[in-house]
Amino acid sequence: EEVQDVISPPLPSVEPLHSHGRWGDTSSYAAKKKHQSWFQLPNGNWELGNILSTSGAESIVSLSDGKVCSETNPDILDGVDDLMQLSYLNEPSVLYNLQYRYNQNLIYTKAGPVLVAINPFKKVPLYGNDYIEAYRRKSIDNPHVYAITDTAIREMIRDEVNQSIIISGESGAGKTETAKIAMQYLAALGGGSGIEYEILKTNPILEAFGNAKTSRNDNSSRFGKLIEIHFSETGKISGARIQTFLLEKSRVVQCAEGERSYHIFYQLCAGAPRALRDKLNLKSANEYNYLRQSNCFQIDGVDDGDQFHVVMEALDIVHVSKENRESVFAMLAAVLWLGNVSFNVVDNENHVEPVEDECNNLAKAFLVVMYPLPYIFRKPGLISTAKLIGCDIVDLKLALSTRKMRVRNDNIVQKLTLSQAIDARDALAKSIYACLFDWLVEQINKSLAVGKRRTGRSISILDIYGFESFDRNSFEQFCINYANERLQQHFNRHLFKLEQEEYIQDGIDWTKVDFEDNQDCLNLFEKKPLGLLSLLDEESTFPNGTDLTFANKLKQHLNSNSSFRGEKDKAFTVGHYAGEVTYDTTGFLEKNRDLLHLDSIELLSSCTCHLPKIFAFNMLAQSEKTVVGPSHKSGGADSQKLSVATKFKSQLFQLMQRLENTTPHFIRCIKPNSFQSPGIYEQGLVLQQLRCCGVLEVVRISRSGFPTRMSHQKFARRYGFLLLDNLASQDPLSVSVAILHQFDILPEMYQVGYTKLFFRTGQIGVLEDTRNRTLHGILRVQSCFRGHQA
Ligand code: AOV
Ligand code: MG
Repeated sequence: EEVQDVISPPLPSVEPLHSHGRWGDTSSYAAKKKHQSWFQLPNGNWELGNILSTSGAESIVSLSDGKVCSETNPDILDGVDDLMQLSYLNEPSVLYNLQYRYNQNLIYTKAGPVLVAINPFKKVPLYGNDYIEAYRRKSIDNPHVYAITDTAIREMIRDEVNQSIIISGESGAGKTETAKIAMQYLAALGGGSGIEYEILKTNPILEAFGNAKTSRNDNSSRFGKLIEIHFSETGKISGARIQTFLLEKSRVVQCAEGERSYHIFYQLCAGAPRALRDKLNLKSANEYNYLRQSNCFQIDGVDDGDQFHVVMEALDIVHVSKENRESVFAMLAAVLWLGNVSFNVVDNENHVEPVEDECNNLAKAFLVVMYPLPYIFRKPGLISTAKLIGCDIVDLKLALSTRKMRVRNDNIVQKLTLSQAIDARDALAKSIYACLFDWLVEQINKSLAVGKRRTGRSISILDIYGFESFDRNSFEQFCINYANERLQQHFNRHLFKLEQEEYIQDGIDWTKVDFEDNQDCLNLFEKKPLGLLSLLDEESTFPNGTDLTFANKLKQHLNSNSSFRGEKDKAFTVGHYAGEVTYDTTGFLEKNRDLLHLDSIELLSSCTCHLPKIFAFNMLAQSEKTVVGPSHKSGGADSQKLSVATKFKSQLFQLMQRLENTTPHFIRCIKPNSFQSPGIYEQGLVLQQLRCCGVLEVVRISRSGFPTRMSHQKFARRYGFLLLDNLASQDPLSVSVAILHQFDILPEMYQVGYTKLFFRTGQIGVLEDTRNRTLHGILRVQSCFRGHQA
């Protein structure tokens, strides 16, 4: 009689919600009445819910705490490998399906065209040559990074269109590892020339110089990376090019308790051989202020000394010459020693001079002999720095403690206060490191350079920092989240376009698919002249602009934008697609201006070391462009340099343009827990990411479209026997239409295409239920019948 109930009129198919991803405990059917059903809550408790309303096969159910749930899936859909197969695409269904798979080490699941990857935080037996071979031969079809990479290769060759693999997800979700797995597959399939080996070796180098331990990830990338891998006509890798985005350079001089600066510093201190140590006057990491301040030197399970040798070997493989390598290490040591430069206040206006640490007079020499202890711990910062960068110690002292200014036609020298001097020192250290990083990437690019005969075929892998929301969010998060907003738009547009194309091909009315985008939020950032970026740049050029005047200006001009909210003090909130983030404007102007004193620039270009070379392509290019920064000169815009935000925005635009010309493949990485531990699946955390990184957005887009598709033949075969009238002899289209009528499926719930039927979410569920029950009924009857016979 259950079957009868469901057939006419269609009754809700409400199933218990299981917290462990298992569906269809049949005992619960006993409790099932017409208007009630048992639900298992996420905390494991069972509760009887009241069915409030039913539309088609979807039901809205209220629980005792006032919460309202929607329908769940039939049990045939246990742990499906594509979330699109869930006929009810609601949050718990997606959540439990992923968990069900995760518990079996099935960390990859498709969400339609998107690959969802859940970080296992342990070795999973899914990689290596055997797997690569199996995916290449297509003898496995489980969702995998290999599978998506394989599709990219095939489409590149078939369509002669460049491809991109776009990896996103929050910090620690597994983006960088996923990018490496994709690169391995490309190297295995496109290898042969040897260049693939070099490409793989760029990973340890970039990670050493651009990754650091943060509170969320022991190996957190602090820069964005796009690696474009080129292929020849025969499908072999012919070269590659790496582009990096906005390295977090503040980390060089400052990082939070328990975090570390860039890995390479610790690797150098721990692993440099004797001769190099002597040459650089290298000490252990805990003797350097920049490394000591956060009170964290080790990473569990990582030997920095060993890692140093891995990096050395990798640098060799990508043809960074011995001479260049030594320069790199000298620059690193210079940065470390610079951090040990301290200042003495020399007058009552708080002006300072750097402490010179060598014993430069007799009195000191005497003191050293008499009281050696304080001198044993002396940090010869100034002298070591000057020696390493190859400049006169007097010039270095001046650059760190004075500022040359031009007032009318006179040059005047202004002494710096303690905090100004510290800023000047840190700015110098940050600049050296950031330029070194860019320069190194260029060296690698030279080595990987694509031959002259470009085929125009490439696969790009994008591994960019994910959306970040901390207790305190600063300029770095502002830029990172803006980048993610742009990427999200790319994601939405593309998936929406794909949907439309399929509808058009099958001749159905696609205008019924509504679609919301994040254009409002992007406008908030990009609109001229009244957008966040323009206002930031404008304020950065005002000599009297401060973080507070900036914050006030935002409140004055942007309050009408629905994605913006002014907060008290210097803060403001942006409604991102992934949630609200409140930014504290402290330091925004300074970080956006990113000025290096002229004195420091002059110093760097006069050094006898490698620095002038390193700076040549970086600094000079900048100083010729336009600026943001309190212009000390009369109106001359050409003496100014681009603001960080403007540069970042134009980099992003270029990136988007490049991506627009590729066929994208999306991978969304999910972090299952915040302990970086295997086996723990925190539902709340996963759900929040599913919402943020747009997996549920895909699901939502699909919900507003017609995500379930079935050919007329398949539909007729599967459900035809449920028809009351015998129409078996008819063509599949007529059978299908008859089924739709018999089950009173509302016209707005489906579309009939040339080859397929398209259904709204949940529509197939009711048919599937009926089919199952009918089949069970038939089986029961048959077994009864057999029983009688026996
Ligand atoms: P992220 O790139 O997404 O964070 P990672 O790729 O660095 O995250 O992953 C963090 C850690 O998770 C790695 O160091 C591994 O220990 C582990 N992990 C990730 N994926 C796998 C996998 N497939 N198999 C085994 N372990 C894995 V950030 O760059 O912080 O946004 O900025
Ligand atoms: Mg990373």
